[in-house]
Amino acid sequence: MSSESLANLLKEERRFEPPAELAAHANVTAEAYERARDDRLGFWAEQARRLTWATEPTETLDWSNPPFAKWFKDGKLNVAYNCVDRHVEAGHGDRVAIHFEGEPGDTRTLTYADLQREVCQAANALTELGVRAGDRVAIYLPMIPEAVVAMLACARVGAPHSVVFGGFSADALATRVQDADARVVITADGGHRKGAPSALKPAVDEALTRPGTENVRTVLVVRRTEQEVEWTEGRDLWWHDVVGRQSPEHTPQAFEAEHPLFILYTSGTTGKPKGILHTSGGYLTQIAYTHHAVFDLKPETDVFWCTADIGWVTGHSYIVYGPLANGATQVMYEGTPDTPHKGRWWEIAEKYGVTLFYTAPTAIRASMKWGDDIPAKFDLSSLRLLGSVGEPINPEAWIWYREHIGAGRTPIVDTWWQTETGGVMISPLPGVTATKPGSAQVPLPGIAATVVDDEANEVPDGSGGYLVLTEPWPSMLRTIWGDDQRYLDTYWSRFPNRYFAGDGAKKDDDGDVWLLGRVDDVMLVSGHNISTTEVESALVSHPSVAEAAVVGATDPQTTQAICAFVILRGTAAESEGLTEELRAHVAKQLGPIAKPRRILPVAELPKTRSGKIMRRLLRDIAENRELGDVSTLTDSSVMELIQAKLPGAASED
Ligand code: 6R9
Repeated sequence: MSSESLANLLKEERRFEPPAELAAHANVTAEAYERARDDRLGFWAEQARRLTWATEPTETLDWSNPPFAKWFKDGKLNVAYNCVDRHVEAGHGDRVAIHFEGEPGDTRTLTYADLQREVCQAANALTELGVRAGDRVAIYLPMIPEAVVAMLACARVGAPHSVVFGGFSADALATRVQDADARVVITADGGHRKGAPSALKPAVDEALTRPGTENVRTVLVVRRTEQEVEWTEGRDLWWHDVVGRQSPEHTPQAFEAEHPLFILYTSGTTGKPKGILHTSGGYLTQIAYTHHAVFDLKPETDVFWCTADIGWVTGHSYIVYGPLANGATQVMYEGTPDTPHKGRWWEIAEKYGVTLFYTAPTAIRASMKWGDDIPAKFDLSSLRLLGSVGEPINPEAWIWYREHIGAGRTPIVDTWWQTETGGVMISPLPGVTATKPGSAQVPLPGIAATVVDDEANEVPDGSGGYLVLTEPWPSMLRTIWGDDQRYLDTYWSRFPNRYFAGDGAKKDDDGDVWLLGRVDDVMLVSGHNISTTEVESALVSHPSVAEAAVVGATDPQTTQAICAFVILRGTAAESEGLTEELRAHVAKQLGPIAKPRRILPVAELPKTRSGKIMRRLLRDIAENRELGDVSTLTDSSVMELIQAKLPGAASED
């Protein structure tokens, strides 16, 4: 749907200038855009100097065999040394690296010196277990400091890690262990979630009965919940035994910049998981730079908190590698935001004086639903910047976030990126950009992105199409693990010499980018392309709606019919009258063609670890089909609830 609806969305557009104080001391100023435009590779070579190299790179980019990039290829470094040891050597051993808050209320403080000791011990343990550079290690842990320590220990010995989200099933774990041919699995008895211990070890035991997992010779188990665990002698070892008895000293070896750092599986919202491969020097360069630039991190005074799970790329890049490479102090929380009460996050933010806070729109919408009075009970005055990631943030949620969490004064950085891009690509710069609620706005310095039509022509301002990246970037994926062809097919074949992100996007009249959701989710209704994001955004702008998920269900007359699943706000009651009102509301905002055929109030929506709605499952429901793969849902009971409530949901008008 074209500029007409965009114009509607923009009608209420407001802009927020950077706060003067922040702008005056911002890490990055407008000059960075010019510098990078004039000499993109020179700009990235400069950013690489944020890192400590054992051998300085002399070549920035080798793009002689596109799209297989080599960044800083003659440089050598150790990623863990960059994230830990060098800060201790610089005299910051006493600085807190991690304020850990367990869900039951237990806490741990790890300084950079503590982290160095633990990472060295874990690296020595991996070596004793026979892990060599290049061996893959699967990590299946709750959000506890050992997850960070395990990742850094792998990086230290050059063993690529594959972190599997602790909420995934034994099936999902097994396919990832098989695909990466992992040699060691690091797990825990369990973690604390929603007020109770939640077991992890049984899923590992089950996964390792599957064919193709035989090469796992060791399972290293962290004791966290003290739940009973089954034990396989000769394979299972307690972390505290093996790691605990190691020397706290370990000499880091330097690896080539292109040495693999990690594999992280992404299914997007459809299909067989892809093992996205990231390497060392380019990845760390862009992650360190973007964390510095986008969050304006001042390591001496800021307290950073990214609420992502470590099993999502956001946890890799903005809990582990970015903040630690930059010597930040951060908060890490184990549990859910509503345990034991719905103000838990804000209580933690107050307790540690969090200054920079990064979360996902799904969490913001949940907080809106719980009510304004909850954050209002806490002193959030330490906050100076808020971030958003994972989905388009609808303008209503953006404004709520700014007013109720940011006291109407903090800038919001809406950061667009992907597992594949490794780090942030499109985002405002907090000291430079006048922000617009709902838009990720501008490619960062050194990043080249645009919007093209079906024929790969760049669209003019004010129109929509597909988001593409037009130049290689340091933290780009290098391939799909074991499947170069799929790498080419998925990302580089849709448009020649352009990386196809799979997202729809628009440029407004100022040339700012608005993300419109996955291209696979675009609906075709009576010959019109309609973006799910826009209809969802229109629904959520109604005071009775907390969350919305929209899908196109096959329809004989109109090709697809719009079917909306909505979560109502606390006080709104389900009624015929309300669904009619919502349909009319969408028609008014976006035009009659975008009016949902059906609106179905539900209690929950099916989501991935990063809060993305799994529309494919909702389409299955809307079309009365058997459900597809649910192994990457955070909570598979959600689908049963929706189905039970709505037998034959969308079959009637
Ligand atoms: C970091 C992450 C990537 C997909 C991406 C897009 C969506 C992420 C967004 C956003 C609009 C933003 N996405 N951030 N859409 N605005 N600020 O989420 O990685 O889990 O691989 O997902 O998420 O659709 O293509 P990943």
